[in-house]
Amino acid sequence: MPPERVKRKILLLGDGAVGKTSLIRRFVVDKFSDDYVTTIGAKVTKKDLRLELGGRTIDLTLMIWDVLGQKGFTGIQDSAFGGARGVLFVYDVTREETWRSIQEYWTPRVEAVVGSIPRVVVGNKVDLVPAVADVEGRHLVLSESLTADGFLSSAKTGENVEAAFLAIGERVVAAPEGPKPVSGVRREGGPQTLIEVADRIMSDFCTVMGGLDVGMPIVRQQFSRAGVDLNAPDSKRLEMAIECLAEVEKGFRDEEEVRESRERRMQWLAQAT
Ligand code: G3D
Ligand code: MG
Repeated sequence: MPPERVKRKILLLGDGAVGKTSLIRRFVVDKFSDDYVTTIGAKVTKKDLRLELGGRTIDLTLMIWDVLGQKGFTGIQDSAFGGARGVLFVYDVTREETWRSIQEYWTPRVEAVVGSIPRVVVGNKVDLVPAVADVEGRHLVLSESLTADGFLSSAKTGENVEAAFLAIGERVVAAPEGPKPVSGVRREGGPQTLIEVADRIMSDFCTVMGGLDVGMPIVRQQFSRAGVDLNAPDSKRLEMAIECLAEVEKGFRDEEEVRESRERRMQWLAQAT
């Protein structure tokens, strides 16, 4: 029998700097490098896997979404989570707050958008702990409470990286049907914090562009051109980012439309400052 072809979208989620981008790099190109650009928005990497499951041979294409790690970017996250069939939750074994975030922040966020989907928990940077036994207990508590497979990994040495991705691959293929669509999470009122403003501007631009896939690479470029720090955006730089985006939009929209978008974004900024 020829292998079955299956394509699935999965998410990699966890706080900033836990090693999500490094894990994808290790898994997809098998290397670890020290030069990174903070992931702005979402980046999609494709990986083909062959799975043997209960007598079936499956050629699985995983579309791996590396979603913005900063908390508070709910608009971008909601758009990025749509259609996901599995999630790899990643925390850093050397930072307890990143472990806590999985249950307190990331799990509820995903469930609000796509419901309950197959998941795997990864405690990364295990190369940095003197004894694995020190972090194992906490790790088990988390994976058991989420009824997920758990792995202690290192993107640096490669330990358990492939195993974790294979586990989520098997789980998404074995899952009987697509997730129940959950009605969208609606925001009320205007953005309050500068992170919410940044999030709103990014989402707005992507909507104008017709989607995250088209909009996000431009947003990434223009936000870094304006020097916006997504962990702590300041209003001066956000204003620059708004101008940069308006400049890009001039290339393919009416002057009037560009002006309206710009005004709308400036108002969000004014409201929050
Ligand atoms: P993120 O995508 O989750 O934000 P990154 O995280 O992949 O950008 O990694 C954040 C930092 O952790 C990077 O260091 C990276 O080299 C380091 N890192 C990632 N995985 C591991 C690991 O398994 N072991 C060790 N020792 N370090 C790891 P820098 O210094 O470049 O910020
Ligand atoms: Mg990253």
